[in-house]
Amino acid sequence: MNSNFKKDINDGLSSPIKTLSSKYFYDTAGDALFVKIMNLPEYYLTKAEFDIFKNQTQNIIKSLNIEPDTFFELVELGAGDGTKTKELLKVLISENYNFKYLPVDISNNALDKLKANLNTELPTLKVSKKQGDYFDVLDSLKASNHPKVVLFLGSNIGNMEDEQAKLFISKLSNSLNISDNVLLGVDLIKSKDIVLPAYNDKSGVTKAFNLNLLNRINNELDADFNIDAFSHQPEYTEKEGIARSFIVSNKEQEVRIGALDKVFKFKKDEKIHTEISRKYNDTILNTILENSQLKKVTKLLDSKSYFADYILIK
Ligand code: AVJ
Repeated sequence: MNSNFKKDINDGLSSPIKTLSSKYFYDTAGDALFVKIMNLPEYYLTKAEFDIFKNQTQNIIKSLNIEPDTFFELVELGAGDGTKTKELLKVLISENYNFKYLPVDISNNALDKLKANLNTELPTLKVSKKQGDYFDVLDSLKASNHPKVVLFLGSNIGNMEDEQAKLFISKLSNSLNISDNVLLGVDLIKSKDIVLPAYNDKSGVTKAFNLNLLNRINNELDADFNIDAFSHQPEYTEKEGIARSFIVSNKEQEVRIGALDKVFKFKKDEKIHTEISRKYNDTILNTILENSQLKKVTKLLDSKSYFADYILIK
C-alpha cells in the first residue's frame, strides 16, 4: 500500500500535467473531513440520497428481485457510516425479509465502527463485515450462489473517468449471477450554481479535504509542502457535467519529498489535478452500461431531482 502511494505520488508529480489520485484523500484526517463534508449545507448529495432511502423505501424494495422467504445477501461496496442504508435495513427487517448485510470496505476501522453501531441500533440484523478489495470480495461470494443485491451509493462512481466506470461496471456484472441486482447512486447533471458550492463550501472544509493530500505526503513521505502556499480550486461546467478539483501553487516554489530524495518545482498558478466528480444523466449511464450485462429496472429521484438511485438487474 505505502509503496504504491510513494510510486503514484512520484509519477503524478513528475508528469507534465501534475495529478494526484483522489483515492489518497482518505487517511484518518481525510475520513473525518469527508464526514464533515456530508453534513455541509452546500453538499446536497448525501441529503438527496437519504431522501430517496427514507421516503421511497417501498419503491426500492418493490423494484428489487427479492422475496421475504428467499435468503439473499445485501452487499454494500464502500459502506461508510450506513446512515442511508439503515433506512432500507429497518424496513427489510420489519417486513421479515431473510437476508444478511455484508458491508465491504478497505478500512477495517470503518467496518468495525459500522458493525458496532448496527449491533446496537438493529440488534436482530445479521451482519458480516468483509474487509478487502471490492472484486476479491464479490468473487469470493459468487460461489455461494445466493441471490445478491449490491449497493454502490453516494455517487462514488463519480470519481471514475467514463472508461474506468465502464470497466468497473463490467467487472461488477461479471461477479454477479443472473437476476442479481445492483443499486447504483449517482449525482445528476445540473446547474453550476448548485454543483460548484458543493465543492467550494463557505466554511472551507472541502478546501481542507483537498489540501490534506499535501499533509499526507508531508507525514508519510517526509515532504515539506507549505500548505498555506497552495489553494483549492474547483471547476464545473454544466455542459460537460464533471466537477474537477485542483490544488494550485500560489507562487513559484520547490518542494522536497524526502522519501523520494527528490525536489519538485511548481510554477506560480500551476495546477495539480486531484479529483473528478462525474455527474450523470440517462444517456451517460446508458453508455456506461452498454457493454455489461446489467440492465436498468427503475430510476428513483429525490424530491428536488438532484440525485438518482438506479436499480439494475443482470
Ligand atoms: C465520495 C466521490 C462522492 O465526489 O462528491 C466530496 C467526494 N470530494 N467533496 C464527491 C468529495 C469533494 C465525493 N464522493
